[in-house]
Amino acid sequence: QTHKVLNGNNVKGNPALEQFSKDVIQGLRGTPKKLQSKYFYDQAGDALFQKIMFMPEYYITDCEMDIFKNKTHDIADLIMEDGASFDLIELGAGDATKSSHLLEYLLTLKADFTYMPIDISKNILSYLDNKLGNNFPQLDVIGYEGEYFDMLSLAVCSSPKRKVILFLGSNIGNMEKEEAYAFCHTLRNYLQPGDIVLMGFDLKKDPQVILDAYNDKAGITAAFNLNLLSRINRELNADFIIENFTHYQTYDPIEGACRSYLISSEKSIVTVSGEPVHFTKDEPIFMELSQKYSLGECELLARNSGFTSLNYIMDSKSWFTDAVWLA
Ligand code: AVI
Repeated sequence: QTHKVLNGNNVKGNPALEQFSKDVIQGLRGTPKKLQSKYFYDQAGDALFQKIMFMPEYYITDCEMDIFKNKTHDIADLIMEDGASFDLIELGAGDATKSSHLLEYLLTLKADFTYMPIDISKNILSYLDNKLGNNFPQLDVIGYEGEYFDMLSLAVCSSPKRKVILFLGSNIGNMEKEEAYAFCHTLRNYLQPGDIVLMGFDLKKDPQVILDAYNDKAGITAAFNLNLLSRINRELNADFIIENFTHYQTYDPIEGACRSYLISSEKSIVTVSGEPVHFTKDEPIFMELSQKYSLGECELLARNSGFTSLNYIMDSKSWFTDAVWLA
């Protein structure tokens, strides 16, 4: 109880928590109910996502790793076509497992670049700084901790060099298509002609393969979704009964939309930051979109947001692409 009261008091005067509370209450009072998947990533959520990346069904990480390991030469060629001097900025760098292959290759080519990872997590940035310092002592690294575009505006002004932006892992897929367009359009506005973007897209494929990746037998994706309810309980003094919610996943092969929901098995009233939220029996909460693209749809996004595509680098199964776009 003491723990709960402390968290309740903490909401006031803590802008991040206030925003979280506002988003959650607004999302749960809307029709349909929804929560934002960007809130999945507390400490437990980070750990569950790590597990997801190692699941046999979750092919995305393996496919993009295949590209970064086996097509490094193609990526480097495109990046360095206009010269070997640039800044390499990674949005949502995480532990940079994939990009490390590219960093290593660029160093062997004696490219003149600074690596600028941007991430919301201070922890991951200091871990990354250590790891890169050990693995690549000759690499220049400047980490930026904060929201993508806040930090990108600092990073692009930090030097007059050409910019190469990495936005990997199909993170663009967690945005609705209109949001993805707005994101790419904003990104383009931060860049100068000649700058390059490398963006990871998960491609439309056998619908069963996609559904299985988000509906794993071990229930890790279910736990990943349910963890957000536990986080709301803990941080927003809420009283969700987690057992009353079941993970439900859909994939629409025409739209390419893979969506996760939590379904309330009971009619109930849940209190969040002191505010009541009503659930009917079998009511869904929309949790996350993982949008899949065709190559044509990637291309449309590039053109509509002011980029020219240079290439679409594919993994060996043609399940995933890292699009290389020129500003
Ligand atoms: C981070 N993002 C690209 C993942 C995805 O595939 O949409 C998040 C995820 N959700 C469930 N599994 C993985």
